[in-house]
Amino acid sequence: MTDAITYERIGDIAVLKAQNPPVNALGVDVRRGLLAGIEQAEADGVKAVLIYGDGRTYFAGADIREFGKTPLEPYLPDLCNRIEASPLIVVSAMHGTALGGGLEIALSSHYRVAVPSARMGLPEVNLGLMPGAGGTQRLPRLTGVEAAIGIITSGRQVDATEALELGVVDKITEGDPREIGLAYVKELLDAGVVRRATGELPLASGVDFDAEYDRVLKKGRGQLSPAVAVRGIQAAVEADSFLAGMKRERELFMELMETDQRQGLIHAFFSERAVSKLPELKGVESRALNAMGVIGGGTMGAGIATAALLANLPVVLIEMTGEATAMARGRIEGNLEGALKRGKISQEKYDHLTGEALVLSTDYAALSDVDLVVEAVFESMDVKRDVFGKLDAHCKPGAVLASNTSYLDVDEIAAATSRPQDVVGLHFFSPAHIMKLLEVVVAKETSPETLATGFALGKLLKKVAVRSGICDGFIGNRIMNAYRRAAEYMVLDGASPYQVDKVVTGFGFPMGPFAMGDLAGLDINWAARKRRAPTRDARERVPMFYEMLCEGGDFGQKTGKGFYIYEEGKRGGVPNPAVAELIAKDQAQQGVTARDFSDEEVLRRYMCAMVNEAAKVVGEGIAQRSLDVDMVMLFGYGFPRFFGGPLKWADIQGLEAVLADIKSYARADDFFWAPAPLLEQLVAEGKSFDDLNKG
Ligand code: 3H9
Repeated sequence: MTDAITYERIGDIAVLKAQNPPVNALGVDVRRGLLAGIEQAEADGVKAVLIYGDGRTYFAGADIREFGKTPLEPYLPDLCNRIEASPLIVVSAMHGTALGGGLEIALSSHYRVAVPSARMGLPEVNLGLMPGAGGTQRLPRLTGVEAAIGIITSGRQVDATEALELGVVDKITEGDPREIGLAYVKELLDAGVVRRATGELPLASGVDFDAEYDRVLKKGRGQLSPAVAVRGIQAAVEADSFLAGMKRERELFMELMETDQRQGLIHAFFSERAVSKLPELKGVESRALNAMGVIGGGTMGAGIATAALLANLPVVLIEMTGEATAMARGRIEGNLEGALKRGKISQEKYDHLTGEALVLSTDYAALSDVDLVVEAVFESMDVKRDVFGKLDAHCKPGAVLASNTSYLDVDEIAAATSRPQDVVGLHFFSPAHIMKLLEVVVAKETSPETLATGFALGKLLKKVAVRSGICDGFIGNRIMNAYRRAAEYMVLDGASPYQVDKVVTGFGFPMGPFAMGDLAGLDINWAARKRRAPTRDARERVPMFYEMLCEGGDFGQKTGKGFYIYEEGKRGGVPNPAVAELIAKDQAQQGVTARDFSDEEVLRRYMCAMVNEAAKVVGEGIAQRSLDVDMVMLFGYGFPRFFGGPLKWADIQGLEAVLADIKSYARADDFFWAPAPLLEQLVAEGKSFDDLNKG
C-alpha cells in the first residue's frame, strides 16, 4: 500500500480509500496503492472491494502533471483491466467529480453507486487527449455508441441522474461515499450478485464513424482530440476483441500525447488557474462585495450590470436622464430575458433581478451604500474625470472606484479623486455578461486591497481576471492593434482581406481581423486612429484604405457594408467589391507594387506580429508573466485554446525561428518589426516564454 491509498478490512469487504488531495488525481502512488490493495484483498480472501475517495471527490482523473514525463508503472489502462479482472466483486462509490481516468476506474469496477450531487465525465479531449484507460471501450458498452460519442467528444460532465438513466451508475443514494458504498456492497453480497465486467458486455453500432469523425473535426475548428476519440470508439465496435480495442485506444492516446495541441491545451488548463494567483496578493484580504454601482447604461454598462445581477450582486445604475435610465433598464431586461429563455435563470429569479435587485437613478447619492462602482461612460478623459469627481463625493469610504476604460490612463482618472488608492481599471469585454475576460488594470497608487477586490469581483462574476499595467490598450488591445496592423500591411502589399480572414479562421480563430472590424464597427477603430495620428512616429507605414472605407460611411455590420456586404436575414457577409478598388487606389498613392502572399506567409506574419508585441508587453512589465498574455488572448480575443495562447504557440514553434522571421520582415520595415528585446534575450539565453511563468 502507499500513503495515497489506505486498506481496511471490514468483515468480507476490503475498503480502499484514496487520499491524494485536492482532487485524488491518479498519480503513480495512487495507482500503486490501488494495485496493491486489490492484490491484498484477493490474498485476504474477502468477497468484495469498495473503492472511494476521501475529501471532496472520487478520482478527478489521471495526474495531468505527469503527462510529457516518462510514464511509471502500473499504467492506468493495465490497472483498470486488473481491477475488472478481479474475481472479487469490486464496487466504486462516487462523489464530487469522477472524471477521466477516475471514471475509467469506476467503469472497470463491477458496480457503481453515486451520491445525487456526483458528476462524471471523460473530459480528456479538453486537454488535447482522449480517454486512454478504457473509457472509449467501456463507456459505449454501457450507454450505447451514440451517447458515448456525445459524452466523450464534448468532454461534458453528466450528473448522477443522467448517469443512472444511461447505465453509467447502478444506484444513487444520499450520504457519504463510505457509508453508501458499504451499504451497497452489503446489499449486493446479500443478493448474491455475480462479478459483472463492463468489458465483457456486447456492443452493437449503426454509426457511420467516418461521417462522425468529419463532423466532430469541423465542429472543433481543427481541434484534433475529439475527432481522434471517435476512432477510439470505432475500435470498441470493430476490433476483434476487447483487448485489441484497448490496444488501439492506447495507440491513439499516445499519438495525441505527442501533439502540440496537447501541450497547448494543458498549458491553458494550468494557466487558467494560475492567472489569478498573484504573488503580490498573498495574504491580502479583498474588501466586502455586497452591492455594486454602474455608471452608464449603454451596451457596456448594461452588460456589466447584467453580469453582476446574474452573480446575485444587487446593482445601482446611474444614467444622466430619465429617458436614458429607461433605455438602460430595457437593455438589462433584454439581456436577462436571454438568460431566462436559455434556462439559465427561472422566472422567479428574473423577476427578482429586474425588481428589487436593480435600482436605476439619475442621482449619484443612490450610490452611498455600494462597495464597488464600475464607470462605463463615453471614452473621454474629461467625462471620466468628471464622473470620478462625483464618485469621490458620494461613495462611502473604502468603496472601490473602477473605470472600464479600454485605453485611457487610469492614473490620470484616479487623480480626479482624493482616494487614488481605491481606484483601479476593470476592463470588461463586450458583451460583458458573456465574455469571460476581465483585465484588472493597476494604477500607480492602487492599493493591494483594491486590486484584490478587483480579482474577487472577477471570481464572483466567473470571469478570468488578468492583471495588467498601464499602457495604450492595456494587454489585449495593444497586442490586437499590432496584429491588425500586420494584417493591413499585408493587404497594402497585395494580400486580400479575405485571404487574411480565411487564413486566420483556418488557424482556429472564430473570425479574421477584417470580419471582426466589421462586427465591432470600423468607426471605433477609425476614431482611435485619428486620436493617435498627431503623435504617430514618422517612420510608421500608414495604410489608408481603412480610412477611405470609413470616409464613405461604411462602418461594417451596423451600416450593412464594410469589408463585407451584409444582407438582411443572411448570416455573415460577402466580400465588398468596392474594397479592392480602395486598396488599389491606396497602393497607387503610396507607390506600392502588389505581390502575392502564400497562406503560410500570411499566418506567419500575423502570428509573429502578435508574439513580438506580446513579448514587449511582458518585457515592459505590463503583463507580469507570459501566461497572463496567453489568457488575455484566449478569453478576450478568440485565440484557439488548442495552441495555448500566442506565447505558448511561439515556444512550440521555437523562439529562434520566430525571431529569425521577425528579423527578416524587419529588412523591409524595421520600425514595425523591431524585435522585442525580451524575445532576443530569451533566444540568446536559450530560454522559453514558459520559463518566465516558473519564476
Ligand atoms: C486522464 O484522466 C487521462 C486518462 O484517460 C488516461 C491516462 C492514461 N491532475 O480546478 P481546481 C489541480 S486526463 C493534477 O482549481 P475545482 C488543479 O490544478 C485527466 N492536478 O478545483 C488545482 O491545483 P492548484 C482528466 C489536478 O474544484 C487543484 O487541483 N481529468 C487535476 O474548481 C484544484 O483544481 C480532468 O481533465 C488533475 N487531473 O475543480 C479533470 N485536476 O490548487 C481536470 C485538478 O495548484 N480537473 N488538479 O491550482 C478539473 O476539471 C477540475 O480541477 C475539477 C475540480 C472539476 C476536478
